Parts: sequence; C-alpha cells; structure tokens
Amino acid sequence: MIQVARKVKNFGAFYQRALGFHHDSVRDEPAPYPGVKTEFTKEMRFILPEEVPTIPIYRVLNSQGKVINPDHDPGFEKEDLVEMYKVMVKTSIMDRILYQSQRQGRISFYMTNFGEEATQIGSARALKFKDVVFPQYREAGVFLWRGYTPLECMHQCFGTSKDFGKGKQMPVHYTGAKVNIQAVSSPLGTQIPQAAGYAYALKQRDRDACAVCYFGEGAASEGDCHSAMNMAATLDCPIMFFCRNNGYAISTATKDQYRGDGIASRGIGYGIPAIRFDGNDLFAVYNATKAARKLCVEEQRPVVLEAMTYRVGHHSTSDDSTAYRSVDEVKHWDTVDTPINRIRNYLTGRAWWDETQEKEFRSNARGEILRGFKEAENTKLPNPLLIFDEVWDELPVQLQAQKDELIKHCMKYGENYPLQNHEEMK
Ligand SMILES: Cc1ncc(C[n+]2csc(CCOP(=O)(O)OP(=O)(O)O)c2C)c(N)n1
Ligand SMILES: [Mg+2]
Repeated sequence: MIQVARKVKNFGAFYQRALGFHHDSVRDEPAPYPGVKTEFTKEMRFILPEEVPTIPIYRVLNSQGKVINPDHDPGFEKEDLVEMYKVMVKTSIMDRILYQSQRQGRISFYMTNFGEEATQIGSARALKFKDVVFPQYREAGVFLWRGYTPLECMHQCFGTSKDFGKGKQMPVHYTGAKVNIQAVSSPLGTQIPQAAGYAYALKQRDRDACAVCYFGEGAASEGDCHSAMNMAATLDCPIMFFCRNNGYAISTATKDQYRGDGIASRGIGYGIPAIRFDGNDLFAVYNATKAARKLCVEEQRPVVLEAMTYRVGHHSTSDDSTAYRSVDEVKHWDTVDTPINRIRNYLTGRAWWDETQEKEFRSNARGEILRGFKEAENTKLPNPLLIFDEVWDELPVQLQAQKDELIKHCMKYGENYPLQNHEEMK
C-alpha cells in the first residue's frame, strides 16, 4: 500500500478523485492555512465513510495452508519454520494446561491465546531482540519465542518466590527483562503511550531498534491510544503499533466497538503508514511485520499494523463467551480455520513434518510443561513482606506503618494463615 501510494505522482489529486471530487472542481493551488496541506475546491460535499475504499487484508496462505501468493513465500529454511510451528503448538499446550488448572482451583486466573498463535509468533520472529516489546496480556507466544520458558510462566502464574515479579501481579502478567519485554499491566492501554515515549527516547540513542507495542482492538478505544499515536506521528517515533484485532473486547463485538474501517484506517488519520493483514497466516504476519520494522527503523517513523484474527477462547477464566457469541462461530475458528493447522498443512505438504513427529513433539512439550507446572506448584510463595519492596526507593511512612502492622498481625495470628507456604518473613 505504501509503495502504491508513493508511485502516484500527484497523490493529493489522486486521493481527491478517489473520494469523488471532480478534478475540475479542485483548484490545484495550495491552500494557505497552516493546519493542512491541500487545495481549494468549488464543490461542497461531505466525505461519507462508506464511500472511502476499505483497507484489504494482505495474505499469503489460504485457510488450508496453500501458498496463494508464491512470490511472497518468505522462504524459511525447514528448521526455522519447524521451530516457529513448535512454539505455536507449545503456546497452545501451555494454554490448555493452565486453563484447566484454573478450573481445578490451582491457579487463580488465566487468559488463553488460542487462535492468535500465528499473530504472535509471526510478528515476534520478524523482530530483532533489541526491539523492546510492550505487551498487552495476550502475547504469551511472544514471550516464549523470545526465550521465556514455560517454567518461568508457571512461576509467574503461581506467583512463587521465583516469579520475576515476586508474586505481585495476577497470573499472565509476565515480566520479561531477560527477553527484553516490559511487564504486562492490567489497566488497558497504559503500555501504548509508554511505548511511544520509549520509542522517542530510543530515537536519541539507537537508530537500529524500535519499540513494538501490542494491544487489542478494544484497547485501541482508550484515549491513551490516541495520545500515543499522535505523539509518535508528530515526533516521528520508531514504534510499531501492533493491533491484534480478534473480534472482541470481552463481550463487546467489534461491530459495537467502532464504526470506522477497523484500526488500520486510524493510522492513516494520524499520518502513520498502516497495513492490515491476515493474522492467522504466519507468512503474512511475518512479511508485514518485517516490512513494517524496516520502514519504522530506516525511516524513523511509526507504523500501524492490524492483524485480523479471532479470539477462540473465552476472554479469561472470569468470562463465559457462550453468553454473547454462537458456538458455531467459535467452532469455525477453532477447527476449520486455525493458524496452527494452516502452517502444519504447509509443513506436511513440503514433507517437512509428519504425524509421528507431531505426536512425539506434543507429548514431549506436554511433559516439559507439566514438569514445570509441578515444580512451580511446589515452590514456596514469596516472603509476604516483599509486597512493600521495589516500588519506592525509600518506603513512605504510611507504608512503613502498614508493614509494621502486618508483621505484628502475623506474629499474633500467624497460625490462621498458610505462612508455611511462603518464604520466611524477614
Ligand atoms: C482501563 C481499563 N478498562 C477496562 C478494563 C477491563 N478489561 C480488561 S480486558 C478488556 C477488553 C480488552 O479487549 P482487547 O483490547 O480487544 O483485547 P483482547 O482481550 O481481545 O485480547 C477490558 C474491557 C481494564 N483492564 N482496564
Ligand atoms: Mg480484542
């Protein structure tokens, strides 16, 4: 799209005609006002959104995993592609185990990534490690691709003493300094302006890296998203705004979230290059992210990416999605058109993968995850007093008072609490 736009010599006139303005009605003379770069017209007309062409969805693989666009096959080596496939499958196995464990009351909460594995792994594969990721909460595959282990996920979900966040956050709020990923935070959209600010800082010191901000289409309705995009556009920040448009924000379907052409069109409104692609197509996600990264880093400007996908699982373990969507709709994306099946079909079509390898891999991955699960479940929880640490450099007096009170309370009533599951209070 960007290339097409650049080929048009007089883009202003081209766009005005596309919007239905008669060429003769537009005076090809720059308007003097500082707020816009355009011409005058004699025609008085409104631009109706339904007249503006919609942004198409770029894809390489069809729903069966056949390459429909051979020039765009990224040409992965066998080992590379198999590795991507394995992380996609591993993410879904981990999801299944942790989801069920919440149902059994062993962890308090969980959010699955079902259906979004290609969006996550395809984009993560196209980044450089030094690109800093600002996640939402449904990007476990990005963590795993970057080397966060299932065991580390388990420690976080159980909130053990080995959790990098020391048990201070709800499950799935991973924090991955070692994989160059910022901590997940619950309030929606907060990571978006943070990422734009980070990109602005990055611009001053490393022109070969960018910030990558993942968010859902629901989070795009937060004012933070507007602030971040406008700031990034006006300050030419090297940031990729990566929207996972998965059809829902909890129970609110996209048809009730916005009236415009999704999220990509908003990028154009801010003056940011934008692309929309099939998020269930690993190759399309990879190609689009790779090209976006190049644009972002080489031209030092933001890019908006919109991955069209589908949230197959419930929003979280606190949600029952059968209350607001049909079982048939979910079934389609869970069985007929899944990102994992697509890429498996591609792999088996090239004789790079077969049924025996599939079985063996799944069984080993399950084993590894279950071992991690057991280990985390049997690991002591953190020293409860750590809740007061590592937020303030010096503890404010009121928190010090609460800490003293907690110590006294536990000394007096400790037998009423499962303190034996925690590391020693000191
Ligand atoms: C500021 C704020 N408002 C509301 C919520 C509650 N909430 C949590 S997730 C969510 C939906 C987000 O949807 P989307 O961004 O599309 O991400 P998805 O869950 O689809 O991956 C809402 C409303 C919140 N966490 N923070
Ligand atoms: Mg969503």
